[in-house]
Amino acid sequence: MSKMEEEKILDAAVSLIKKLTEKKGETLKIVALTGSGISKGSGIPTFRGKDGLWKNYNAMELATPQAFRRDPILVWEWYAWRIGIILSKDPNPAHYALVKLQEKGLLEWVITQNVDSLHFRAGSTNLLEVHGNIFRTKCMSCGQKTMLIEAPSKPPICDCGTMLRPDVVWFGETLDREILLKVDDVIRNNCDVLLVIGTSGVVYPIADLPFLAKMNNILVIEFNIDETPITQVADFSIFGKSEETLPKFIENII
Ligand code: BV8
Repeated sequence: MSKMEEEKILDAAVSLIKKLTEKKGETLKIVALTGSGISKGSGIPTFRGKDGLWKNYNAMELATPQAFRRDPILVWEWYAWRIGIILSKDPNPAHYALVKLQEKGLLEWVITQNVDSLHFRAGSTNLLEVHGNIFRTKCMSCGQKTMLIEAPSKPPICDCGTMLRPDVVWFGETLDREILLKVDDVIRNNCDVLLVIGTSGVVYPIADLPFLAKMNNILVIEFNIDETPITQVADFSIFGKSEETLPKFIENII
């Protein structure tokens, strides 16, 4: 797609947002749904991209309760590697653009699949981390949750003596019920526009959200470098690096 065509789509999305705002006579309620593509601009590998590989393991092999039972030291090594990368990186213009939209009172919630804390570090509030947070650990015996400030050199142990696990949602594990209910309420009752940023849209149940949004007559605008299953339901798909396209889009609607 040529730059010209991309500009046209971005302009069309901006003018529709303005039309809908006039029609509604009050500010639109915008919600953002983000995936690892929004952190790519910060230098953090995506989950599925070829850069997501570690020691030739793909993420899906390690982010499971079975993998942790089988080899907790290997799994902790992998999380320590990711924590080390994340601590050496900073939020990028896409993260800050969402903070700006929130400061203008237009962005209600940020629903993120990312466990990297970059939205939090950029200053986002009303943040729903649906897959957990890589800096938090939980004890499978006493349930205690603690925060990590650095990459652990060996598996951290709870005060109760049990090995801690990362407080993230692994494949095959259900998401936190409270968070899922909140996400559902936000989409059904608090959203006019859903910005879907840097996600491949293949991990359920969150991959259902853009479709649920369309069923609730919500305007869906996708930001990605590539087409995804979401492209077919999105009202607009703005192709390009979100660290470039999102700030431009948000500059035009505030
Ligand atoms: C569950 C935490 C009940 C851990 C993560 C229905 C159908 C099929 C399968 C299932 C189903 N229901 C449940 C499943 C099983 C599974 C699932 O969805 N499997 C898929 C893969 C087939 N779901 C689960 O297990 C969920 N639990 O459903 O429990 C249950 C259980 C069993 C069976 C039935 C029901 C739990 C899922 C949560 C897993 N945990 N993370 C950790 O991080 O270590 S998910 C993990 O992967 C990330 O958190 C993230 O959410 C996801 C990756 O997705 P993306 O963020 O989208 O990243 P990806 O790399 O894929 O894509 C990057 C995108 O960015 C690309 O599109 C790329 O083009 C784009 N991009 C790149 N650069 C840029 C860019 N875009 C813009 N700008 C750029 N610069």
